[in-house]
Amino acid sequence: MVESIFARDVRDGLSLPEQKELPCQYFYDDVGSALFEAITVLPEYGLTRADARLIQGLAPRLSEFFETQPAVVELGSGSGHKTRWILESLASDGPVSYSPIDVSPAALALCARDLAEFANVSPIEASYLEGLRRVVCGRQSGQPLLLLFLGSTIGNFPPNAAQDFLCQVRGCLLPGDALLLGTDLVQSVARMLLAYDDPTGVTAAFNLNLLARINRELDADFVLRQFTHEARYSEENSRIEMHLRSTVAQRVAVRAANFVCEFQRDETIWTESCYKFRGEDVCEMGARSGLECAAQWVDQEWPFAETLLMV
Ligand code: AVI
Repeated sequence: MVESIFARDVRDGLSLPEQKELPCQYFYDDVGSALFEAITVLPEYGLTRADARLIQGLAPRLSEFFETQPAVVELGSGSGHKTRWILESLASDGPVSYSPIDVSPAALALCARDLAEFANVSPIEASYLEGLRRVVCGRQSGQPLLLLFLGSTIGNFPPNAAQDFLCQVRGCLLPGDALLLGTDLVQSVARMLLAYDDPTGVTAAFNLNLLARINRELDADFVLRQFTHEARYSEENSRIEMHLRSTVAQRVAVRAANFVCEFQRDETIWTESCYKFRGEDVCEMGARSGLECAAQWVDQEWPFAETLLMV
């Protein structure tokens, strides 16, 4: 039997000698995606509401930054809920084309259904950069691109990878194109921690579902009750770290990865990093990738920024 990339990533991450790790992209199976949707409406997790408020407010101003109607492209669109305001505003100047890029066919189907009213929707089932490359290969000459990367997803990339990603995005763009980048900002440690350790336990369930997914898909025998969710803030790195702590010494078999993993009591698996920024960090990151900060909007209730970076 051919081993899946998931099986290999799980074995590699759980075999690390110092700190065990699992890649956070595996949170999002059907259960994990539903739990993430629930996180976005938690009172303690203000990030998504701040993102939506800002988009709603800035959408009518976006056309000022383009000479002609831009084609809208969204990286990791999900259901495209917030994008509706942007498409609706641009549509008042003429027809809009919208290419949502996502790995989830279910999310793309929702986008196509809900946003067809405001734009000509061409869903692209692909990873971010592969999808973007497909868009730029087929772009119409003379039409600028407005690329959206919302929700602070860039905060789940390690800093070097985030910088490298922006450089690759820049490499796909032409003068006159823009990237609208959403980033969660540093705020009080107590509020940041609560956003990732809510008292209803939704984020804990989201984190633990990663082990449940490994059980389901890789024939593993994690006992979920023997792990607890933990959120920490690293001041030095400006990031929330999510971990799963083994409450007992135990061995776990991951049969589809042909692997047995040993845990000591209190040992953790590091499952996610959520970097928090300062407004100026985002502009500097853009500048290092060859993108100029044309505007930045910051929410008044929850420190979150939308930054318009232009080529
Ligand atoms: C998707 N991403 C921006 C979320 C975040 O806040 O970093 C993922 C998340 N993890 C726990 N809660 C939300």
